[in-house]
Amino acid sequence: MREWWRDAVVYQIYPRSFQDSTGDGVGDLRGIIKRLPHIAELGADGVWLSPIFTSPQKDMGYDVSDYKDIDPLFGSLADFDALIARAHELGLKVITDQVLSHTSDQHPWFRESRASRDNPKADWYVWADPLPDGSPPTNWHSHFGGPAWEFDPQRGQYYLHNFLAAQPDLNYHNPQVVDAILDTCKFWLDRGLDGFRLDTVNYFFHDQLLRSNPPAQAAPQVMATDLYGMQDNIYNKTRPENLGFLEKLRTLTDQYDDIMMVGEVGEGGSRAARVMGEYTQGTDRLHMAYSFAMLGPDFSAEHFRNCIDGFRQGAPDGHPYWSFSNHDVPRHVTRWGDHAVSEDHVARMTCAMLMAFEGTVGIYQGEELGLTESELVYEELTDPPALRYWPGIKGRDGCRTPMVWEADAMHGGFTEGAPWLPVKPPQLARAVDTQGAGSILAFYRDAIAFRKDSPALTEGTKRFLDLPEPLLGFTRRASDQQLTCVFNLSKDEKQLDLDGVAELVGPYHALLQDQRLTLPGNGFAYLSHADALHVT
Ligand code: TEU
Repeated sequence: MREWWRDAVVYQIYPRSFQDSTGDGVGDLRGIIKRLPHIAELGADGVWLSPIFTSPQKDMGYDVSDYKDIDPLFGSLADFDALIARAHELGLKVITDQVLSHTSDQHPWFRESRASRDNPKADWYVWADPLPDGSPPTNWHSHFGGPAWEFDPQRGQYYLHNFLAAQPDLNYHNPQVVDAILDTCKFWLDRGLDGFRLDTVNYFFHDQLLRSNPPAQAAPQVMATDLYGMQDNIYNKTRPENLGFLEKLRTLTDQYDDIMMVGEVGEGGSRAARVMGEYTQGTDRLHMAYSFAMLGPDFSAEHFRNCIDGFRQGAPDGHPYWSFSNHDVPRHVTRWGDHAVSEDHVARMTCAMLMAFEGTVGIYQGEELGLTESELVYEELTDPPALRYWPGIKGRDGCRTPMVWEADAMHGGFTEGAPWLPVKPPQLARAVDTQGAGSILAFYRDAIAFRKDSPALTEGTKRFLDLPEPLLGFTRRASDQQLTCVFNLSKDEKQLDLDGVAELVGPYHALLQDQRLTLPGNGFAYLSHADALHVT
């Protein structure tokens, strides 16, 4: 039987911002349970929950201090069990975000590790002596700015942190760490969880020789205030030893039924495709992976083609996970706004495009409403990199503002208290209860339903059409269905001629007359029986 995740639509919930049930202004598991029918009605197959584990919330839960418990902010283990049960009742799978590369500095493992150089956990994190002049052991940078090393006066040594200093990096070269981490994963699988989203999956190992990174070969892709992109980050991440660990994880998950693991590969450019390939090739590593390739500003047909082809070359039988938005990047309707006739136009077209992609696809809460990036002022920010580098870095709060359920309710029905991030009028105007027939939400439901009913889209092969910018086109072919999918990535109208007789099927924003297809700005079409298309 075909595994559930192969052509799934996964809905990412950012629990802090989904639904508050207690009035403390932060979303929680009881709130999620209440709103699960929204996701089931949308037609999604499963949910990915951003971190819900015990955490000081320095990086909004991506700093875990107890891997085996739920943060009281979000609820309890009993709430978690209830959530799984309700999701399963509704036919939804549940995967959680496992942040395994680093812990919080408040995790008991780290507290013990930092206490001395010879305690039982002394080597559970990456500790190293200062260089003779007192400087850090390597030139590695943290993603969130500054060196990746923090000096600890008690041990008289530096420890590695690829993100905040409050997120010390675990030492995966220590087999005890590997066992402890596998044990935490087993804990959740035993509770009936359906899989994991693996945070920073290529950061687990570091170079044991502590070699400094060489300068970047290509122009830095990252923000100006961040020196991270100035280096070729080859020694602090994507180490070869990681493959062995992924195999151990897979051995564990294979002991359960129907588990899926999707890895977040923190790489850009051609390296992203190669690593996604390596990590998902065959059947003994991850089930799928995503990179930031489609989560950036690039919105050309060539770019999408390169992402997809690059992955396929790296992993002939690997499996990708594609999404356009998540909790780390500006919402795509805003991010790609320069190419949009309107926000609604780009929301519909990108939805139609995503639903036609081969592999698993992910949507991020609020995307189904066409939510735009929220404009926040400095005083409203909470994201550490933004607080540190504003206005050079605006941070990730703008895509993390609360879900909007009811336009007339206080804070969009998200909370009865003071929300941790504000709900602003442009978002409120797109509340779920305003989205009836003809809305973006209705469109997402239709497009997801069309994908599910179309074997060509779920399991068909894919072949790109040779179309010029700004047109992206491909055919998807299953044994009893063939669809030609075309998307106009610009604001300008485009026309194409068809060789044979075709028919518009599913959702479209196009005009088909005789053998001529007109795609208005941000237009799109799925055609049946179209053998060839020519641009006129
Ligand atoms: O993100 C990882 C991350 O920020 C990098 O992979 C980076 O964005 C990428 O390489 C850019 O090319 C994850 C979480 O999604 C994020 O919310 C956390 O803050 C971070 O890990 C630390 O746990």
